[in-house]
Amino acid sequence: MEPVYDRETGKLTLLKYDSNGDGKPDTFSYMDGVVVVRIEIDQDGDGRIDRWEYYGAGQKLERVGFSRANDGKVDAWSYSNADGSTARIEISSARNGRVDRTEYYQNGTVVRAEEDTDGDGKVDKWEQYDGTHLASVAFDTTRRGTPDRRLVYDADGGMRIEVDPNGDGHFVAATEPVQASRPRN
Ligand SMILES: [Ca+2]
Ligand SMILES: [Ca+2]
Ligand SMILES: [Ca+2]
Repeated sequence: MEPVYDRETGKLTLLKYDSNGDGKPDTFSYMDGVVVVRIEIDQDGDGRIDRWEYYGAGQKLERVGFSRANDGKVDAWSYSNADGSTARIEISSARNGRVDRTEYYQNGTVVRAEEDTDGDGKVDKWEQYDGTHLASVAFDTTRRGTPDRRLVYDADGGMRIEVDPNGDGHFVAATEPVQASRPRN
């Protein structure tokens, strides 16, 4: 365990630890004195951080960051339920720390997701999952804050388009021909 202290205040700021004894530190505990703020871990020993643990009041683990490209850059954060199961995952698609997609989980699988696809800070795409398959995707194409168009998928791959013209949450089958392609998951 190698402690690092702030030169001016003398406060403990970092603890480096070599957990597997290969001579290289792989666990970096960022400290505010005796309080753990964040722990960065290189679990696979490739020299790049792959797990970020963020601690809040009472030394409670609040979220765990990971790198979807495994390149040492954090771009997603997982929040857990009290029983340890995943509650939701927030994703920064642009990898700039700004969350634009949130996936909600139940029993280990994603049940729905929300996404801000145009970066204006408002959700404009909503996905619903049924088991492992995408059940529907709704879009706010008019920036009114609620979905106006919805693609509904059958389990066998069939798809229909529904619209909610006046925004009351009631969707009806689209009557006019609409251009639509199956969105990526
Ligand atoms: Ca090590
Ligand atoms: Ca690593
Ligand atoms: Ca948006």
